[in-house]
Amino acid sequence: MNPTARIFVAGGETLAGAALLDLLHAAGYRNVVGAPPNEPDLTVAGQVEDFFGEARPEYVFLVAGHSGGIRLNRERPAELMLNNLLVAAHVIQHAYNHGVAKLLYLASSCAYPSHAPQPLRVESLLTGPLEATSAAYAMAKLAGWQLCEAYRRQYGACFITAFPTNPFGPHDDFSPEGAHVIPGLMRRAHAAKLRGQPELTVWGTGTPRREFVYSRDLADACLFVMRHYDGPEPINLGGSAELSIAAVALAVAEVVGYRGRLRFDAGQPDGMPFKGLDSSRLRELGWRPSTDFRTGLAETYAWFLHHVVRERLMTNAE
Ligand code: GFB
Repeated sequence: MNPTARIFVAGGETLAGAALLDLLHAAGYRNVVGAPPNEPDLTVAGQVEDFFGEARPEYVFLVAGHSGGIRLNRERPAELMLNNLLVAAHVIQHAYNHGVAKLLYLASSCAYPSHAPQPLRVESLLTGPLEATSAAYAMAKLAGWQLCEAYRRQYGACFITAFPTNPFGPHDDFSPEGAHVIPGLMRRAHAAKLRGQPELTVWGTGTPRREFVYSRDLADACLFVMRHYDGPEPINLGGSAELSIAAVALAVAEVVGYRGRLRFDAGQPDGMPFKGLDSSRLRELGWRPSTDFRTGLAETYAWFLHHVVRERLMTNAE
């Protein structure tokens, strides 16, 4: 992928997309097309077709599609599934129709069967039932993967799929209804600290385990895979930390400076008991995450204070 290559990051406003645009810029790629605010509405076929006809990208990172934490998945499965199906279908179809050389599709670790052997190996995909809380979204991600496979088999397209572990970082969704565990807890711990609340509620029992990847590392892994991997099998993109939700809550409270007690609300769903990826394929290729978990949390909190809290204060001041 030479520095003048025309590159499209579909989903430039997402957590992974924003990190990828920053990385491509820092890596000297000067021909990135369709970056926000010029990204077409990927759910509208005509807009996607026109965009590919005009911009003619050579490489596509397909990281688009609405996503959210366990609450959003339970409350809005139809919206999440439809959005992800439309986005994947339109981008993959028009990427092929307009001669894209290589496309990387970013799926999600919730697409693994909920009780597959750990750590999760790509061979386990489609071998068992999905986690109920995110089955609709997961099915859309599995469909996107299979569509890439189908274009590879029927047309020889170099469309590859990567399954990332739970990402976090700047540009994440910190909203109460959409946030994943780290931004969700970070927002509530910050509010609890300001209010001097004696305890912070953590959803679920705190026992599930998750593997996390910092968004900058995820972007780096995506660029690495685009450059160095074009195998027919999907590839896992693991992170630097795997820990219990109770340990995540303690680490977030420490970074935020919240000193109260943690209360676990077992009335809230735990989701998959364990979600850790086998990333030996990526390691063998020579990639490793470079950001430790605590540094990632601290940078995410700094971004939250600057981009969410400060902006909210300025809006309220107006
Ligand atoms: O991050 P999260 O929403 O996603 O939840 P999943 C992880 C764990 O953290 C669950 C607990 O056991 C939650 O109950 N948790 C504790 C919290 N406090 C909170 C909180 O304040 N907010 C949230 N959100 N969780 C998602 C899938 O599953 O993983 C998505 O639903 C996607 O589709 C994403 O795949 C990567 O890891 O459980």
